Amino acid sequence: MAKAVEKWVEEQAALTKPDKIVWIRGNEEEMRGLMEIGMTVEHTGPHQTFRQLNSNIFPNSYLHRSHPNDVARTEQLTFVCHPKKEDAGPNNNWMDPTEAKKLVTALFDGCMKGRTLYVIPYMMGHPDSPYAKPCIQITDSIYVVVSMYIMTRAGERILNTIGDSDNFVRGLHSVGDLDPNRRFIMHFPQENLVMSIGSGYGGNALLGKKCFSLRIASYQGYKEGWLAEHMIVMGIESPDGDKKYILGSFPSACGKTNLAMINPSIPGYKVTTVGDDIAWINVGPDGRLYAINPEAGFFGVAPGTSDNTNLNMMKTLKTGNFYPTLFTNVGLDLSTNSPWWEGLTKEPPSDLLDWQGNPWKPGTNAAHPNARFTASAYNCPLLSPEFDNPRGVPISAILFGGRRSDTVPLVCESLDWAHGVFKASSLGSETTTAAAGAVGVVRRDPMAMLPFCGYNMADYFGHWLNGLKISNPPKIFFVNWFKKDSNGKFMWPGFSDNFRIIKWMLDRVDGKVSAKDTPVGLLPNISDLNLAGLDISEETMNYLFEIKKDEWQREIAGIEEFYSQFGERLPTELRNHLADLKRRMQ
Ligand code: OXD
Ligand code: MN
Repeated sequence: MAKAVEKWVEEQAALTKPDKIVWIRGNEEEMRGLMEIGMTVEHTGPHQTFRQLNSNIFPNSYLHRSHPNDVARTEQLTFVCHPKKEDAGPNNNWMDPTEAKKLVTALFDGCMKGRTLYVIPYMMGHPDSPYAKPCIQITDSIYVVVSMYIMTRAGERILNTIGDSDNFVRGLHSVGDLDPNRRFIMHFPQENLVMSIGSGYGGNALLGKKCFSLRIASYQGYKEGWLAEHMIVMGIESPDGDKKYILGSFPSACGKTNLAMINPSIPGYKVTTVGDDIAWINVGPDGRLYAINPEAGFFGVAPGTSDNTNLNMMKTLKTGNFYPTLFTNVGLDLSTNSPWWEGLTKEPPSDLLDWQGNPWKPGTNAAHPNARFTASAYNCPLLSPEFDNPRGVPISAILFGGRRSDTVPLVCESLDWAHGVFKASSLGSETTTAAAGAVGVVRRDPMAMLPFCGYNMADYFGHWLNGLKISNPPKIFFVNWFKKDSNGKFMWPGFSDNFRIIKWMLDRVDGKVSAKDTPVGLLPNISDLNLAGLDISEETMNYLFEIKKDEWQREIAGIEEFYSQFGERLPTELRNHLADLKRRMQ
């Protein structure tokens, strides 16, 4: 059974030298046993791995505190190791694969002494889906094992799917000694292999997520004619029963999870959630795009999540089932033994520990700004009935967004597919706490994939332009919920009111409304937006759609600078679109 898997596991065990090897089978008893171990053993600090929370409020939920130096993705320590540096492109850190393996193999040598090595067979995508991919992750972290249980379809049945085949994605992970100087997340796209050491943080350690489902999978998609994207997938049902599915791409911590579970502000509409972070997109036999969510859970940002901003996520977090819910680096309300984070309630509870377990001091963060919850998608009251559909859902529109205080209008439609690809390839967004580093600076983040594209982005743009055989492309839209006024205040109410913009997009898809041609693309006639019940002035609406020449000149300069890194490899079509934009802006 699963000969190639056994051989690979034996080799990794010989390298890492664990005391014990445990194969994850995927059943309730095993899960309970893991939680028990996690509640007794110290993990990465002076705390047990899991602390059970108040099961009357948050059933089957646990608090986890990470090492304080290990709270976000570390892009500077993440490498994409193609044999040729040019194939990784300017968007990735690169190391020669042989060198990279030598470097991390030395760190993995004996790293599991005194620890248990867990083997997790798992599938990204529903096991019945032709688009799903079988994988094996090795780890020495119980937190990672339980998280993989929640976030993927894990268990021994995947070993039967793999059989004696060599065709599975390999992920070797160890928390190592959590020293950032010995932390590396190494990707080997040619070998479907990830080696990650020194971090237990989700984006670095749950290797099915960013490492495989985006970085490695984007490269697989390039070779095989499909796309792996940093996108939500949502269904929208109109009052007359029409059902459409859209994709939404935003950089990390820009509200993807909230949008995926939006409570529509227009009566009669119903939203369902297929995915909140990753979409695998294939061309169906009818020439349309079809998307699956390869994950089975949500790893979302906790701060800011509340009954007001995302009631459906709050309900998800309060629904206990077989899969536990984890809260990582949140505060702890001692009086109720429940999690707390900024924004959950107006006032912090009086008896509060911060995310590191110290008494909370006013003026400091109780939860880490990138504190996360890990919850099963099956707990979500809005989960789409199509969630497990092996073929995925047909896509009517794609929306791209970024976090921009100025320049970018509330919504804009591209002229056609290629113009949409141009605009998506040149998107800028202000950085957030989801990655270590400066916060709030504009960086180009094409398709919100800058940290996740596993090959040269110039080739990725070419793949978007010409690599898919779509005869019936969806419309492409661009949104910016984050425009601010001169006092730094957000001008658009956001959250459930974002649905008003989605409604306009659906009207455009159905050909019900016209749009205004402008130098940056097609803008709505404000009279076509449903603003009923919204207290927003005409002046503010006009400002949200204002295209300022000086801001766009700066934007064009930023795009030119970004594009210049790709040299001749950048598709000519994009260069032409940029020249067009420049001309139209004069
Ligand atoms: C995430 C991220 O965790 O994008 O989804 O950082
Ligand atoms: Mn993400």
